[in-house]
Amino acid sequence: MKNFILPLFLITLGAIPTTGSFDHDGRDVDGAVDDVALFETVITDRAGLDRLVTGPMTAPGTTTFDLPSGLPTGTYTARVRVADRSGNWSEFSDPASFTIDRTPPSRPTGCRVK
Ligand SMILES: [Ca+2]
Repeated sequence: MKNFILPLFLITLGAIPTTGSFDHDGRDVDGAVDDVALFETVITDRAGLDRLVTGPMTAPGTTTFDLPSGLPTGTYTARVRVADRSGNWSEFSDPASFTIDRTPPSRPTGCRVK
């Protein structure tokens, strides 16, 4: 059963981010309550290529979104904006940066059997 210890360890240390989140209180810039209806997240890589993630917002508070699957190794930024039911878009949030690491480890050394 010792065989299962190593895989669990790697999952803990090498987790690739798969989701993000943001907060919104459902208010307009003037403070009036006006529920937001949509969000759009823009994921930008170092080369400036954008990937979009959009979805509905069901309630004020924290919204979680899935990152695009299969992002290659690299550093990215994520920004999000929201729209109300009339299609008015907010400004973008400040960017959050994250890293995808799909580079495999180097070879182990000193493998021995006693
Ligand atoms: Ca509004």
